[in-house]
Amino acid sequence: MRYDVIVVGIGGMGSAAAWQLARRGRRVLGLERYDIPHAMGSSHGISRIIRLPYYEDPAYVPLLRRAYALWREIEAASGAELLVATGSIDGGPEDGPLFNGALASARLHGLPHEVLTADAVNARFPAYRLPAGTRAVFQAEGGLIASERAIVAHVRAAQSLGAEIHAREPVREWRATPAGGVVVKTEQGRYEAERLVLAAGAWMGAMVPGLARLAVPERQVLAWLQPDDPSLFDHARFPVFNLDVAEGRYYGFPIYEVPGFKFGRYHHLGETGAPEDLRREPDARDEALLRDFAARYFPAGNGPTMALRSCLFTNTPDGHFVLDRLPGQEQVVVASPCSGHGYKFCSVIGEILADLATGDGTTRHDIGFLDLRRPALAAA
Ligand code: PYC
Repeated sequence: MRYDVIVVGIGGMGSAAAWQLARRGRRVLGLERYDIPHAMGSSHGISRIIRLPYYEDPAYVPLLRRAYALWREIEAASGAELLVATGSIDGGPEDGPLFNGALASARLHGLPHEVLTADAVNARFPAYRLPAGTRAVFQAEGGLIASERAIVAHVRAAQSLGAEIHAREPVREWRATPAGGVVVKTEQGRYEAERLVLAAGAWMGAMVPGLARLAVPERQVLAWLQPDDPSLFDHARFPVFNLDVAEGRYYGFPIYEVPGFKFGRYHHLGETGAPEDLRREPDARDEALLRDFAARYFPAGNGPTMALRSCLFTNTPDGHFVLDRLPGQEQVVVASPCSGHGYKFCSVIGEILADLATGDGTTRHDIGFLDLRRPALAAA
């Protein structure tokens, strides 16, 4: 069977890429090792944060603006609620990198924002109890993306344009052909295409062994706890947050679908390894670490457990994404080691992957800082 483009990994990014390619009239095959959607990778757990004043690097802000527009497009095309605005809080010590990074991004890109003290945040959003000395950037366009629902929306939109999507079909091997195409083999078939998009997330190292050291899977755990007063955790009164506190960097959400306050700690217990080797079931130690945070900073949200789930980050050495064509095998495009902060970009990354996998393989988006040959990766 011959296709224009084969997309491996139909999670957040692969599903968006399949839609963008199908929209361009390309004959697309999507191969997913698990179900669509599934709970083994990096896109499950109901929701993901989207926020504009990007503390990680202001270079992401133009991509975020386009991501917002494309989220609204797929939302309109699917009729599903995918992006819920809640506002965002990016807070931490006044001299710390999170607050200052968010502020720098907001200022550089002229984003409407407010700078709030801990008392101002706690008064305006009464579920929060931030410590004295915290400063926060509040930005009204922040919110959440319904992550599994968005995969389904992208897949259905791609299928309606003729894309073929196969779940439960892991890739056994792939190779670039001397003629400039690719061959992909699974248990079920052998497929040929002009181009290959690898959006395999935590399986990137298995797909391209040379990238294994640049794409390290890590176990992450999320808790949903029932609040005493759920109205304080309603999305109208509870912005999504990223917070630097004495115990680490945490993030959280208002109640959405699961009846609990959802939150997690970046790089939870620091457990890394192959996806098959990482334990998936959360335990009492996971819960205790998360509860301690709720008790200190969101005490009204520290009630009975509603859910505990694990998912996977895929970390690069510098914490930035990889979005590039493989050097020497330019017909192969790689994406999705996103170091735990990539989901919000899926809509625009789908567009970029489609750019890289069609025509002359260039994109109008400024992604030079995400390429494979950047010094921070070469040095790692
Ligand atoms: O980018 O806000 C974020 C985020 C939260 C958890 C993982 N990434």
